[in-house]
Amino acid sequence: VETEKINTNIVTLTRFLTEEQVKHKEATGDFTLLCHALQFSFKSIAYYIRRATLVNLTGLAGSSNTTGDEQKKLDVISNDLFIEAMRSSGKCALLVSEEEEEVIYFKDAKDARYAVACDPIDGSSNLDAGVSVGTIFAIHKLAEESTGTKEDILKPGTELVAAGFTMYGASAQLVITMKGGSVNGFTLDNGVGEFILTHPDMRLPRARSIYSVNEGNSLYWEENVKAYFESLKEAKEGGKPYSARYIGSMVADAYRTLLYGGVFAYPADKKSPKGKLRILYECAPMAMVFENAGGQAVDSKMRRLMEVVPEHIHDKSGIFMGSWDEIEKVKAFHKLSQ
Ligand code: AHM
Ligand code: MG
Repeated sequence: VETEKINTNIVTLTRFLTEEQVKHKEATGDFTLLCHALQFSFKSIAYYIRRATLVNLTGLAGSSNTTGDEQKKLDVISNDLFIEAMRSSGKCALLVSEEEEEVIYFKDAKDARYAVACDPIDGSSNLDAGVSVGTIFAIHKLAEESTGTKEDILKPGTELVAAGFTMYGASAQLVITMKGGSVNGFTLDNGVGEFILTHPDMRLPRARSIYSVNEGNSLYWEENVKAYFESLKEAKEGGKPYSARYIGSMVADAYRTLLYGGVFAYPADKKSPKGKLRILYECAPMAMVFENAGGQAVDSKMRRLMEVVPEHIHDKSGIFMGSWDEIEKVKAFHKLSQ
């Protein structure tokens, strides 16, 4: 009788991707294969993060990456896992990683039609404390005649074929969205080793009184940014002020914002006039997820983040993203002080 309660009609990520492929008559199956390679890298990164403290994987690797951040051992391992997954898929022509100064070209992948950008471990300062981190990915299609050049990836978010992230938290959560599509969330079932569709068609609540920002930077903020966040602390007509929630891992802060609503921001400021987060593999993929879930994402100049074109692969941007109404409020504050 117990077995009657068990759902045997489970949508795994593999099944989901196959069903998506069938919907697109022109599909060759290449994108599906690329996604299989992606999900393998997420599973292995999740595995090593879980075991990190046990097998001496915490701490620094003794090197630093392109942006001068010190690399953790897990940053290096996850980056290598990701690169090998993309190389061996045979479907990825080039890869931009936060951990690599230059574009990686997979010349052996002759018929590869995709370009991928990734942050293998986002939020790595949280790693040794066992706090949630994540992997962010963004997938572009090569231009018609292109054999794979930098121009194939230096494109705005509006051109993305797919994007998403995996958060390694209490469980591993994978969120993926495709161009013009909805946002779907999967949970890794360690028992069967599959990502299972647990959050179909994710929609951001229109508003929620939660803000997420590193307030320690407020000394450097522009006046309009200061005024906006100050306004959230005022109790309005018997209401309560906003709650503050900041994990310091964009993926985890974004995942919570996606589920509960509110605003996540890393504004450009006087110390970092271009912001901190990178456009290709942090801002644009997140903006795509948020827009497709009914939210908004803008940069510090209140431009739609999806339309921002990076000049260089590691270019940064300020970012405000979240519930529709909340981002409207952010925009209003920027208009007021102009
Ligand atoms: P990382 O890719 O080197 O881990 O840096 C990105 C992280 C984001 O996950 C997070 O939102 C932000 O940096 C936190 O920065 P700060 O410590 O300045 O608040
Ligand atoms: Mg990062």
